[in-house]
Amino acid sequence: MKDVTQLTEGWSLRHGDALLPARVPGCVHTDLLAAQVIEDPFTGLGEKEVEWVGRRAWTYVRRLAHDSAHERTDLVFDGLDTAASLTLGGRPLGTTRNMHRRYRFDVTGLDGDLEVRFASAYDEAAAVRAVTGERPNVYPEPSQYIRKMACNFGWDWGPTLVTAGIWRPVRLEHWSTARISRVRPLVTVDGTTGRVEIRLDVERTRQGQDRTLTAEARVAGVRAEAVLTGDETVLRLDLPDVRLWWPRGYGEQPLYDLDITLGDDTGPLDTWHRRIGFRTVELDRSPDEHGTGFTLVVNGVRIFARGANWIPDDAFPSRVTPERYRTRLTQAAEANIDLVRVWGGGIYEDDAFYDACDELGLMVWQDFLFACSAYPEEQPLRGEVEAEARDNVVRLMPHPSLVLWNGNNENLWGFRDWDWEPALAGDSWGEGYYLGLLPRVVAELDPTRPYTAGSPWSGSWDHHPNDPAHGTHHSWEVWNRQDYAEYRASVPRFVAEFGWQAPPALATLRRALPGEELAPDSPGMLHHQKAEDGNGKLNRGVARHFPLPDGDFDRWHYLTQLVQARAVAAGIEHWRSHWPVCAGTVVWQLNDCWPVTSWAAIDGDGRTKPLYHELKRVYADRLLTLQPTADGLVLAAVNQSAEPWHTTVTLRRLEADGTTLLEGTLDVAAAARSVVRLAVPGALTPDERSGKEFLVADASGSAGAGGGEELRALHFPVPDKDFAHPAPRYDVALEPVPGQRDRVDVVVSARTLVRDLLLQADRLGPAAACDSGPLTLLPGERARFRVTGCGPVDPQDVRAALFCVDVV
Ligand code: BMA
Repeated sequence: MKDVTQLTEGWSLRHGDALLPARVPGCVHTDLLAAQVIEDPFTGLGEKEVEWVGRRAWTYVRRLAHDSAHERTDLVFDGLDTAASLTLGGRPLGTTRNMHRRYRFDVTGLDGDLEVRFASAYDEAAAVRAVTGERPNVYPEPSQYIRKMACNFGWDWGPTLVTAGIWRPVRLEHWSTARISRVRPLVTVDGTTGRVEIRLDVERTRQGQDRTLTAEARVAGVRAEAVLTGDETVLRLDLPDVRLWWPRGYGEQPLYDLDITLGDDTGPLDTWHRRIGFRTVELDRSPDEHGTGFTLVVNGVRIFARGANWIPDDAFPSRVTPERYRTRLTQAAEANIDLVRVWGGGIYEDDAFYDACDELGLMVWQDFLFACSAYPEEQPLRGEVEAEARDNVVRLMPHPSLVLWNGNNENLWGFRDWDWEPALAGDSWGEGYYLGLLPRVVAELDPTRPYTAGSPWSGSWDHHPNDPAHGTHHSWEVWNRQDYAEYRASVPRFVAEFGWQAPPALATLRRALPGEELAPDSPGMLHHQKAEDGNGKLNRGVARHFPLPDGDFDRWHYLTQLVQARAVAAGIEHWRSHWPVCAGTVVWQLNDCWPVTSWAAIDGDGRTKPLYHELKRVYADRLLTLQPTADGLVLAAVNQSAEPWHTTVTLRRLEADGTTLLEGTLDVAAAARSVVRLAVPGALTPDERSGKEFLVADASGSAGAGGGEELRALHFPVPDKDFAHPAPRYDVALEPVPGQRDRVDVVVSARTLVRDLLLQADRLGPAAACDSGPLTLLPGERARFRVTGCGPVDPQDVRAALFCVDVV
């Protein structure tokens, strides 16, 4: 039987004449940090101080003594970052130049000092560029010449920290006769029968060449067997009455153990195990009267995808543990997100990521790793791209959560719109990957899954790649140049990216910028803001609605976070109300990789921004929203649940002081997974010239499963700065929860209209969190904020942690 030794311990990093203790998996930066050679590049301006690290070559060493009775010993790396040459006992083992591949070296009979020498990624990229020639890139860095996480070279939310190291596990595998070298389970459903077709490849030792091998596969008590005289076989299993895997909100996520054993007449030689799930997935790209659709269909059910874009959760991805993946993805699920897009400037994530998605029912859209630049298609890159695609398609295809492969991020768009064409002058730029190589690899290895060539992509060159009427669309004009109300100007078929920036939580800023007197343009704040004119866009976004606070950092922080939440909510409410023409929104972005002002809903320390709580509301199965349109105000009831939704909506046209001008009702009957749009009667529509009228819509007592929830929609026809807000007044009461020292309920009673009242829990303690985002209260209404992780709190501190719109 194969025998595996993990090589986690015993590594050193050579630094000058010193040998520093090294962590594997890890990277140079984290080793230098642990040895106190550098300071934390995530704090202050520290990133600048460590620029030299990425410019140098680095060597990892370890003594390798092994003694095995087996015929073969392989040294297996799950990830090397990136350009390395390896020697063992002074003998060359080989070279690598791709962070995204696994590598295996035959080290049978060898031992001594194992050395892994990494060249600077800059030197490797320069050497490749000398062969392929220059290509355009959105960023002034050479990410397109090296198969390495692109955002490692810096992004508009990420630091430039160019790593090197053994970033994923490494081990010795001792084996005799034969081992399982590749398993491709093709999992489908036919009626009520689950079908698994397993394509199995083996590798034999020299001694094992002529041996007869047996392979056995088992799922839930069903077995299949095959005899191998060559190096490959197919095993087929049928499971009657199989339980289907569903995205969250549509059903359960049953997972089945798939076990494979390879053996010969001496007994088992090797085993393989994964959990699989039974579901079908299609991507409906049919033309219709609106253009070309882009709708995911799982188990025959058409889905509006409630998505978020995922970036590497740490600028040093080797630090992301399975527990951290689980925490972050659970946060996503709790925000009613049902799809995460693994963005192409990052990595193919660890299996722990996809395991968590399988269990949580989060659909995964996986980009191939190309982002925002033109990529040469010549050697040595072409071979690397193919090898990497094959490796990762096979690694990830057992996961039922994986529903879509995507060729690249923004490169088809970039070619068309970003002046690449003249600069390229006929050179290759990656099109051959996205429209040729990658779809071929997917069709060959993983034919049960859909592939799309890019995001955005209209489906062909007949339409502009970012045409909202065809396929996927990235909506960036609004954040870059307009008010968030402009999201309502179009109904794309699928919004794969759109977003709005905001700074992280205050506690995150205080930790990342120790000693800094915080101001929007203080040195650390500016350093931790990487977007082009980021603060300008933030400020203009605020100024369209509020007087821009001058010299009041706390108010600026509150308002920028509030506008972020409102902006993204405005987009999602509008686009969801146009289902099924629009079939998904993937907000940019769920998470961060360090403490930074960015589009993220969850900041670099894992704290949630108000946007996170708004996502929970606007991505809930049922959403009530008031939509201003050219034909007047529309009440839209979005019902993504499996049950019909019948409710009576009370509409109240109110004045700022709480006076009711007119009240009326609308009956809503929304079938399962559908949207109803109803015109708001003219008499109930607030007069925008008054500057003090607004509309409240309350749905109550919803019939059917999950019914009973009270949902509210609000519509203020003028920007806050033009609205006759009363001076906000409210009472605050603290209700300790008996027996729970670390929790307090903050009950706020409004005496006036109180708009977007937010409790910034992290002001009560770095570990404190609140269950709610901004809430608007009418005079006389009460709200309860649940705070956990806070310890005993002082009522004064709670008051100081409460913010609301205050533009009298
Ligand atoms: C999108 C992404 C990223 C970028 C984001 C914000 O285009 O694909 O490249 O971080 O915009 O600018």
